[in-house]
Amino acid sequence: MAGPTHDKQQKGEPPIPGRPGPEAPQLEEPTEPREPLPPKKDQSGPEVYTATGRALDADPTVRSQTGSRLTTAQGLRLYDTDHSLKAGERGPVLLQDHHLREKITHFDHERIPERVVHARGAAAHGVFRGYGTASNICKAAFLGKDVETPVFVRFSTVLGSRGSADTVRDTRGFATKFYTQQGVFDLVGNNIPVFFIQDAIKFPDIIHAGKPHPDREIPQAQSAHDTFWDFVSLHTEAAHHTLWNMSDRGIPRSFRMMEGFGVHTFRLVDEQGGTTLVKFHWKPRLGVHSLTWEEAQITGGVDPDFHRRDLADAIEAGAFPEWELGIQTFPDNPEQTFRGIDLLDPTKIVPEEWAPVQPIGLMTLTANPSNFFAETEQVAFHPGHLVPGIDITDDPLLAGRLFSYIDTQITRLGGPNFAQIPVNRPHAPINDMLRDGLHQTAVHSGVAPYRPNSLDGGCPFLAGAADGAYVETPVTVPESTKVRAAPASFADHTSHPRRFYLSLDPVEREHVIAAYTFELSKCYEQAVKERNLRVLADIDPELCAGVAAGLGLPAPEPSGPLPDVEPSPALSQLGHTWPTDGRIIGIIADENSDLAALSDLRSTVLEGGMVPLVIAPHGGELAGSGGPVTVQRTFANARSVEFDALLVAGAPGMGADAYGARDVKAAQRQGSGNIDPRVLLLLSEAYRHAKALGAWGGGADALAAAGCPQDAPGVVVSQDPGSVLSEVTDLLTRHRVWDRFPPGTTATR
Ligand code: HDE
Repeated sequence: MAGPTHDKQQKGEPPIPGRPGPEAPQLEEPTEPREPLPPKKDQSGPEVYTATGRALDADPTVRSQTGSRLTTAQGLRLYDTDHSLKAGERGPVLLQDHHLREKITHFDHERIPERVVHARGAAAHGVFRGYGTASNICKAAFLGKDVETPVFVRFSTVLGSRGSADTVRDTRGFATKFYTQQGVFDLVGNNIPVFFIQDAIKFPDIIHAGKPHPDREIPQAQSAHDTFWDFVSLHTEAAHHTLWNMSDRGIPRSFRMMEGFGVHTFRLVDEQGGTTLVKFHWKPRLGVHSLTWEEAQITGGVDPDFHRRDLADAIEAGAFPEWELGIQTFPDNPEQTFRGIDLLDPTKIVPEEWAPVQPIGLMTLTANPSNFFAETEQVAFHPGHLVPGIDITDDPLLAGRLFSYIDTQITRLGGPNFAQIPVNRPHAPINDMLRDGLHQTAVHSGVAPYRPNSLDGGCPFLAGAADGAYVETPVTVPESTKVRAAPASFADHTSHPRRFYLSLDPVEREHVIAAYTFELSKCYEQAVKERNLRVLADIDPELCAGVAAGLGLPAPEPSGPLPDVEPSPALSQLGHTWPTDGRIIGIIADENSDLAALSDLRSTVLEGGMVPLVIAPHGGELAGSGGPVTVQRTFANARSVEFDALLVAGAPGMGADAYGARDVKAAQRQGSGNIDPRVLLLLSEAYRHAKALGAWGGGADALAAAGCPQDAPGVVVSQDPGSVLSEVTDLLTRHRVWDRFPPGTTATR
């Protein structure tokens, strides 16, 4: 029987009986066995622990991709993994081929159910360092001064499937697992401080309304459809969260540039048992920035992995994202209100001007996961994972969550032992009496997993509060009657959205109006549009009139007097300056550019902690005078949405030589000279998206041809590349140049 024709046999191995010797490989592949490369330094996460309590690296029972020889799942070495065992080369495949059956069976079961919400996510490892500033009100050890705690953070969108685009308009999840010495603490928050509903019992309803229509399963990862808008107009408590979604917060520029919120009010407990109510906030060091709606839409097609890539690239480049954890504190009064705001209502916020956010620690993300499935997909968060010093309140939304998360993991992770998966394992010692179940990987010893017992020496013993036991705060539950009802304070659905709207800058308000107009214009049912306009009329007449005009419908009158609210300037994203670390500067150049100046400029960008990407007519290198300069993007694969700012490095006549006559002729017909139309598109989009633009030498002609006036705000032209860069960097500290489009010109973006 002739053997397979191109199997490779490892060098130095004895020939396999009945098989011919190795033939010359057609493709270049490694022929010597060697240890796989160790993970890149920045990718090795903090120590994770295995079911036997040993650090993952030290545990020989853990199966991972190690060693140089291929084996079956039983450890049997294999000589071939490319051919099924057959009765002759052209004969039937034999059922006795265990390797074939094992390989295919495992593959058939590789997928697990995706999360019912927050299916699409990206994650990173990092470290949290406490400032000690919360220690007077919270006994949690990890908040102590300079205590370092490993963390794992998963960011997500809510509505879309696992493979959906990153830049859709949606809320973002911001879930953090703290592996503290007292057990795992999960802060499972969002990038929006309020939620759609006040009671968890409505969660399946809002999600059914937001997910794709059940008949055609469209639209994917979108709220712009009838069922979502039907729901939010019929449950007006959703108005506040919906307004945040329609604001720029719904389309973040990057996970690194998002705030995070615990949403619910939590209760902190000090060493003496004293309690304080708090709301948790994550404040990003890079500021809070957003995409424009057109950018978000283009990016959904051009780079659906935009946020995932951004996070991983920044960490790999050493630009570690950072957030300060902060708390707003409120006295734990029996009413659980602060200045009239019901702290148990998750559709309400307390303005930061009334209760400032006090920093209590710093989180730095330092390592990408080594394996997406093992870590990002299998991580299981739970708002009930608490440590001594942090307790819950009676927010009815939180109550439902405390049940839901452990329940959903049983389906998603296939049984009750998901806490044994390495990424979920606590770093504190575990000594539970949970036994057996699907996917049990621990080998428990002892005979008496119950207590008290007399057979295992009485172990395990209970701890008291002094030995770190979690003791629930003895909160008094008021005497009451069983009801299905909400308190009267939960009925105010307009004052908080109104405060949010009035706190925004005029540019941000225009974006809100444009977003509502876009989304409602995608609804087919006239009644849904009209009902939503009635909700908006009770929030703000200007907002309602703007959306009504866009829909071509009359603006309804408010149903009563509008609430008198004080704006909270902290809610606006604009008007501040921020670090420019990790910002991406595209530099358009060709062989005629001054390449020596270009090299210097790249170095300056890098020294400034930003990322310079040279965009040229072709890949490889630019080899003109002062070169060579390495090219990172070409006119064919660059799109404006990737860049925070664009610079044009001299060179008129761009693309004329390098490109097919068709493109150049098209540009000439449009009166753009010889400039490649893709360069014109890059520049005109960046201009429309209010991004900083700079040029020197002949680059000014490209800007002019792309319709970017030299005297427009945020367009910097000079003969000195260094001064162009410095002005553009200064503009980037404000993220975008909104003065380019005074209020009233939103329609152009
Ligand atoms: Fe969640 N939520 N949620 N949620 N949630 C889930 O748990 C749920 C809510 C949040 O990256 C699920 O493991 C209910 C608010 C994040 O793995 C599920 C209610 C907030 C993530 C679930 C809420 C969140 C989830 C799906 C209403 C912000 C992703 C998969 C009472 C404070 C975590 C899973 C990750 C995930 C239930 C409302 C944040 C089904 C019942 C409010 C960040 O258990």
